[in-house]
Amino acid sequence: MRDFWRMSAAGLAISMLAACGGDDSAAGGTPPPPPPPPPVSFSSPAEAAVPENTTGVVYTASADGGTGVIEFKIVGGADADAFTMTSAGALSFNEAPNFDLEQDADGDNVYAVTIEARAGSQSATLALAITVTNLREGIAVTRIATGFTDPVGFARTGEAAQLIVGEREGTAWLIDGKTGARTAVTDIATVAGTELLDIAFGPANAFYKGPILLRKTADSIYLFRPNVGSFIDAGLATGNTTDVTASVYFAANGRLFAAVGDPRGTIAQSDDSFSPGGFGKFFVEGNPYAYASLRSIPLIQAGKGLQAPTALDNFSDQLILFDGGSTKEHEISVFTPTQPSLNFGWPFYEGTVEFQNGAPGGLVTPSLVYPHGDGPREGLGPVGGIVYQGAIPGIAGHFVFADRDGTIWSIPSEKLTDAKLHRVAELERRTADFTPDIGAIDQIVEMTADAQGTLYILDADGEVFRVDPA
Ligand SMILES: [Ca+2]
Ligand SMILES: [Ca+2]
Ligand SMILES: [Ca+2]
Ligand SMILES: [Ca+2]
Repeated sequence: MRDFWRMSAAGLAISMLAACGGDDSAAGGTPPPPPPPPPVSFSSPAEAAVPENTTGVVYTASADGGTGVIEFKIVGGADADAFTMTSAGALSFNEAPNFDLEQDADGDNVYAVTIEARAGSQSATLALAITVTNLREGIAVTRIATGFTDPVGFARTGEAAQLIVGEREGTAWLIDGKTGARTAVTDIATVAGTELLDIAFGPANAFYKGPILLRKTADSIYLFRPNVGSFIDAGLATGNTTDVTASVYFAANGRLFAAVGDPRGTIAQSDDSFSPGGFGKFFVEGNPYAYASLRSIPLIQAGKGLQAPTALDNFSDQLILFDGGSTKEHEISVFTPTQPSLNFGWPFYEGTVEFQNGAPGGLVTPSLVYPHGDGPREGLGPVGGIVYQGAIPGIAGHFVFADRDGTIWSIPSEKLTDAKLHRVAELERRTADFTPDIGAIDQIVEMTADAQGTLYILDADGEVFRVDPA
């Protein structure tokens, strides 16, 4: 019906025009009206692809038809605000696009903008799709080793490019970060009924030099230091260790730190120490000279409220603590370890999401939170990272960290220490930049740096990757 009426109306208009024309001719000498101008149509394509970081023109529109000069402008599209267009048809991003921190409405790095070409009364529109493609930004990732069995953590030893890698069953290896060559640490024996949770290595300026193992049994979590005549150890927690994560770390100044999680959240807020307890706590090395017996490492319980700590790092005199969430948010906190009575908030909060009411005041505010989940801007939990101060321009001065799901994130390091809370919308997802030469980064166990600041990634399937300037 509608088509019928439209055609009828058009037919009627033509008939009337013909009739009028006839009358004018008959009246003598008025020229016929000029033919309508040809319609405007675009001759430039509806899509373009440009590499990230592009400044300047990313697309030049062209069109034919109409009369006079054709002028272009932006008239719509979900990402119209990201662009500027000249009347001559040159389209530019207002800010150089960043593939790793996409700003388009639906987050797929394809920017939608609708442009118009107009000449007099004639116009046409074109829905444009501008795709931003990734640049590696100077990042080269080389697989240097394979074959570690169920690795649980690694750490710098303090010697040049050397790292120590620990395997869950209890063995440890020194690895040359330059060549990937490995040497078994022979004085570390596996112990039935224990599982390695993490490993660290006391550097030359540490009181406790050499390897330190963080072990768990069914009902205890403790540090173990071999190779000192016999051994010394330190209990951290006693109780149900199921699903408990923990981390041990030597800061650059040689001081030892440890953190133990409390996935059930039942005693993370308790002030009880080791027996029973210790879960959900943060520990700092006490003064070893104040103790008569050096068979036990003096550790001071200096913080509480941890759920699933996986890694520690330091940035000048501040510590970075990575605490995974289980359903809502993961959190990364930056703090001065000399602060008394640190409270990281679990189980009152997971990240910034309240879990239980009644939280006390004075909780450590995370520097960074991001959502738990399997979406592109979610993760399974942070597993370490560093403030990168090496030679790769794309990440120089960035805090670079990894998620267990294989995602690598970065954010300018000043945002880590500005005492403000930052969220995932500010994070650059660098996973594509970190594509390795061979192998695949699948499930990251830990990300750390050697004594020279070179970044490494330990993958759950036993691969080790080194990150260099391209
Ligand atoms: Ca980028
Ligand atoms: Ca899009
Ligand atoms: Ca990139
Ligand atoms: Ca892998």
